[in-house]
Amino acid sequence: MTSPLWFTEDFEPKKGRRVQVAYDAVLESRQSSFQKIEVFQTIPYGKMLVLDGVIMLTEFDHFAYHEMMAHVPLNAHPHPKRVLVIGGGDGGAITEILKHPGIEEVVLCEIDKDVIEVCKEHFDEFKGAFSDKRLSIIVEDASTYIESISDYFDVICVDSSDPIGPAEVLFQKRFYTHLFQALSPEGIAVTQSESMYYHTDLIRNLVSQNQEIFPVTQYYYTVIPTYPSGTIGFSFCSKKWKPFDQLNSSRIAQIKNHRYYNEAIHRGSFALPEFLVGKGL
Ligand code: SPD
Repeated sequence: MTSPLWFTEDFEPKKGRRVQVAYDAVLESRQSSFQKIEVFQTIPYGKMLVLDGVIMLTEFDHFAYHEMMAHVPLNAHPHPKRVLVIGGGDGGAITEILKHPGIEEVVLCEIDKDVIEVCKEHFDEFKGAFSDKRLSIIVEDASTYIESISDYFDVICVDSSDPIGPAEVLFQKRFYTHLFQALSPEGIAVTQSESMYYHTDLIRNLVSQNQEIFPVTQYYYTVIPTYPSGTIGFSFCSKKWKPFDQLNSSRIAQIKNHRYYNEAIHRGSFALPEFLVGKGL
């Protein structure tokens, strides 16, 4: 092998933390109105989507993220029918959600139409979801869209990038208040909530902020080698149901070929290490 090219995500240069992945081709590189969008053909992880220098997904391990973002809230809800995905223009989350036979409507609200366009072209695994009749796509800033919705969605998945740049507003209290308003009476929202190793303070703030809005607020996590620290978590924000109240083994078994999610993982992902519990989580 000739010496590879290296992609570097310099996520905390002052702390000496970076992620590097070897690649042999850049399949796409464009500047949209919101961000730089790149797709790499990597050597170890297949294709990799990068937004503004931050790894969003790789073909190798994206399932650990998208399955946990979709199946945890859907199986925690007794009868989800209407789902909103905020961000997630790559199509990974909607692909998992649309596997549930009871789902009648999925709305994808993505601010950047170029992300959708690029991912449809490069990620075959997600293509089918974009032509599902239950899906509608809204290209708009989700923080504006959500203000006009009340009491409608059973599940909302906020599949955002990190809280710097276009996604910053999706971590603020005002946005969570609108999530609450947009959910139906038994509704559940889950939001991308960063790494328990590297963003402990952000997570603690999110949880305490959300406790003022939602009756049930918990943090859960997944394990994903290509994200900084190898883990990423989600805020589980619910109007009524706790994460295991509605778990039903036969409903879970209806969906075949999960690669990460199963009932034991659903339960276990809410068990937090002592360094978080000790911080009041
Ligand atoms: N630090 C990276 C966090 C990225 C989370 N969103 C990924 C989008 C995949 N659909």
